Amino acid sequence: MRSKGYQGWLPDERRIEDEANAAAWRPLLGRVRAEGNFSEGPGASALHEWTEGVLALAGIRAELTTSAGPSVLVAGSIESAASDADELKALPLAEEAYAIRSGGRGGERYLILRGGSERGLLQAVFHLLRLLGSGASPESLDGLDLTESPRNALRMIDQWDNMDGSVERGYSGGSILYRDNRVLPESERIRDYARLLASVGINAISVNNVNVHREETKLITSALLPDVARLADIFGSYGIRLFLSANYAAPLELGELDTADPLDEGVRSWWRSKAEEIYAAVPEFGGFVVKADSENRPGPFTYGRDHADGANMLAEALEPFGGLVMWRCFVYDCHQDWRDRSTDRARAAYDHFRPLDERFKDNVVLQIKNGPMDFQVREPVSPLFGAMPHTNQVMEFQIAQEYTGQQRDVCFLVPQWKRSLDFDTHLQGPGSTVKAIAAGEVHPFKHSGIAAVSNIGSDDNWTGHHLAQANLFGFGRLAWNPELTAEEIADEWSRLTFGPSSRAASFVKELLLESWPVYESYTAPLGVGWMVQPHYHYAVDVDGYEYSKWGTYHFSDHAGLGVDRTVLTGTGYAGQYAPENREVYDSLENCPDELLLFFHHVPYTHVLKSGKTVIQHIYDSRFDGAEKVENWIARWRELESGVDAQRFAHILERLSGQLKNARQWRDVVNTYFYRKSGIPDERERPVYA
Ligand code: GCV
Repeated sequence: MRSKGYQGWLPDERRIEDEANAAAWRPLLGRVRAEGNFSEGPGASALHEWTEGVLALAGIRAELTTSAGPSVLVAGSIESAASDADELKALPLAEEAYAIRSGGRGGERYLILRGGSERGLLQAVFHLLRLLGSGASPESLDGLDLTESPRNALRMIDQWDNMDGSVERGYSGGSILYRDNRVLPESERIRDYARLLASVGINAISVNNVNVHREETKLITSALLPDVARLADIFGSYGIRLFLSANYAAPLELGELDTADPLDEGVRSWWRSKAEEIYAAVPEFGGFVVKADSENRPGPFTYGRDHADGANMLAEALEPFGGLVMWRCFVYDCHQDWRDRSTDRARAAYDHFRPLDERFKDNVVLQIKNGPMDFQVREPVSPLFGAMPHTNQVMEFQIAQEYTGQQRDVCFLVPQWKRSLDFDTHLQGPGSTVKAIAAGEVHPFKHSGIAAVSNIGSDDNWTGHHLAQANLFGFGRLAWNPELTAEEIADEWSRLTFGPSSRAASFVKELLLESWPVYESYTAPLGVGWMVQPHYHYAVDVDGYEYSKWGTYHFSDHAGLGVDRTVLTGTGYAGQYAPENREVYDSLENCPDELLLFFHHVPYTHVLKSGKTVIQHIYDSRFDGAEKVENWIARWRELESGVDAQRFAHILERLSGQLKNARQWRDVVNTYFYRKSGIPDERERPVYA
């Protein structure tokens, strides 16, 4: 039996509760006339979602007629809708765009959904189901007249699934795609994942880990391409294009060539025929995601070539078929020596890629992590984003909570992503925000958008922590429309999940919105990051990475802490930003508190803008964070009667685990810095573990 969490935010129970209410909806939802291709693909899915969604939400089984035509669905009084419907049919709409209009004459209500294609119609259906599921009344739909199109062209999910069934940085069970080095047979589970993704507007998915091991390398061989084609069909029927992560050294790894040199004609021709083979099997194939010369993965450096040489070789092979190369910029030295203060991991992506602008082919898209490090709870925006005006770019977020609580602790990441998207890079004057760059509005990119690492697995509720579903939902909604506020997204998800007017929904919304600052307040302070258990990345270990080859992150000693990344005395990283931002980050006076230790090494007695010393801030915020979690638990307990038993117990259990974690962080961090600094807490709380 499926848990309550399995359906996610999709319609699964009567939201339109009483009979009187359902009766009010019946004239509007009980009759549907649809024009389009509904026999297969996104059209069939649109109709299926509509009929099943309306049935689940309102208990109404719609009477349905279909015909060929231009992706339109008219519900309610079809006759009265005729002239409005004709008008909408004539509306020029991009493929994924849609329009929804309601109307009525003499008490006869109708709804018209028009898509720019069947994919657009599917989005219109999901839009309407969101309205119904979050508490709309028939009257509240009166006068509806909207047109929506996605702001970002690419809205992509990256699975880090391995063919042995594990998921790298997966915190919610195993892979839903693979087991025992085989692609799983067609399953309801994969289709339901496609539904969840499509319902929030995702239109691309890469289905294997960017660390492509031997088994996954075989996904591009004739033995496994039929399986890949099957996956592509499932996702394709929900308007989602399938990509594969490619092993840069595939010709070597598969034993077919003895080099992977991108300038070698034999290697180039190997990839060209490989692309032909892939497209013959998977005509809608999106392209490759590539992690090269990164964390010991193979890449063009082995042959004395650069990233443009490597990416262009693959791009050349995919070009005739319209395929893309998503080339990741997560390239840094992972063999460092902590005594060397000049090597700075934060600088690396910019230093490697910025000089290559103008060298990449048109179908290469650089995929840039949101921060210069690695998905920490707080980082500045990567200075590389927007700094290559001639090179397509997508932003990469991580929905999986690798460093933000691993889906055991709640941490709603939408506010963090919004911070990045709203950041003004000033690279082309004021208003060159990350969201405008990602949307291709600042530079004439051919391809751009946002990608993110998935957080789902085989756990029945998909995401381990049920509340972590809000991050998957939120990513899709934000990628579609980055102007949505974190509050709107939290509100929508909570209402769809716990019922539109439930007390649980209003508390969960509040909790979600508090959760990122709370997580930050009991973990690494003031932008310094890390302090986690090596490799595992959950739970506190202040010096976990401090002396390791992967990089050194806080440089704490008896006198102070933080990393000097200023231009004059530090690593010079701050100099990678446009002058407007450089001046803010470079100056001890102007640098915002939350990033102070990312940019500056300061004494413990340095006074923050908040008026507190750094050491007192460390003590206070760690106590506050743990206290907040304690308070959430008390408030959640009060909701027991209003939430189903299974979800109530699950969330209580996760919050209790989070409290333990928060207290451990508090005690370990506070003790560490008390001992280093010798400065006691001015409020005299016990700062020892
Ligand atoms: C897929 C971090 C993670 C790795 C991940 C890597 C990446 O380093 O810890 O598990 O590898 O990022 O984004 O490539």
